[in-house]
Amino acid sequence: MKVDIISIFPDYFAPLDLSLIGKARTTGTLQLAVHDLRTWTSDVHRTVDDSPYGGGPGMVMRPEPWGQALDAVVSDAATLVVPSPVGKPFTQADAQQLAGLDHLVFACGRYEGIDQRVIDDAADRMPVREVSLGDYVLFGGEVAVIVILEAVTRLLPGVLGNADSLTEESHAAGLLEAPVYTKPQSWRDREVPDVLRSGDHGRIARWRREQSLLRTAGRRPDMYAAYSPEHLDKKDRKA
Ligand code: 6GU
Repeated sequence: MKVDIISIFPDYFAPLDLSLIGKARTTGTLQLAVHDLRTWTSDVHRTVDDSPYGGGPGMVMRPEPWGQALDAVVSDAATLVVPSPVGKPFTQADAQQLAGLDHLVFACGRYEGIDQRVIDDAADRMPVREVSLGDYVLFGGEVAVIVILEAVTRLLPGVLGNADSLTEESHAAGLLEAPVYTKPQSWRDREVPDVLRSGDHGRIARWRREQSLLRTAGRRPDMYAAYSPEHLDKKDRKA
């Protein structure tokens, strides 16, 4: 997968050299380039923002640098992703959809956002997704891009050693995962649940399923309510 990131703070993306994203870049699974938006300014001050039409606080990113940047970076296969607090909530399903695409271009807005015409102009030429990480406001899209890229990269073929962790994990199944334990068996007088050391795989699966349902009901009533009761009955009879 090819990924281009456009930002006025390219240094924000230094961590993308590390860990499994770094490895995906080294192996070529992820072809990542970070671009400084100011490359596409033409004034001596390399201006990217101006005051909003209609008044109000803060600054808005001017359309010209963005237009030139996108013209330079997009391909016929590109999907533009714009992180924004006014975007649609980003979910695991979105991560799966993005992981199936060949070319993602991320546009990182700062200040009060990017002139709307940039998004409208891009949408005439390519798929555009404005996505939000949640109901809070960040300084800009940079950290959001790292989050989205991490969610997407781990779904690319060959990135995770164990493909099972993708099917078992929280959100993939519409439920939160059960708690996990490792050695030692006893730690600060706290014991690993006996069932997990029983060797009875049927019992373990039933216990995990029950914990999963309890956790989801307690912590994410929204997810629990959306979980199909039909799906729930069938799977639970099987377990
Ligand atoms: Cl994706 N961007 C910004 N700037 N703020 C956010 C966000 C994204 N998601 C939640 N808040």
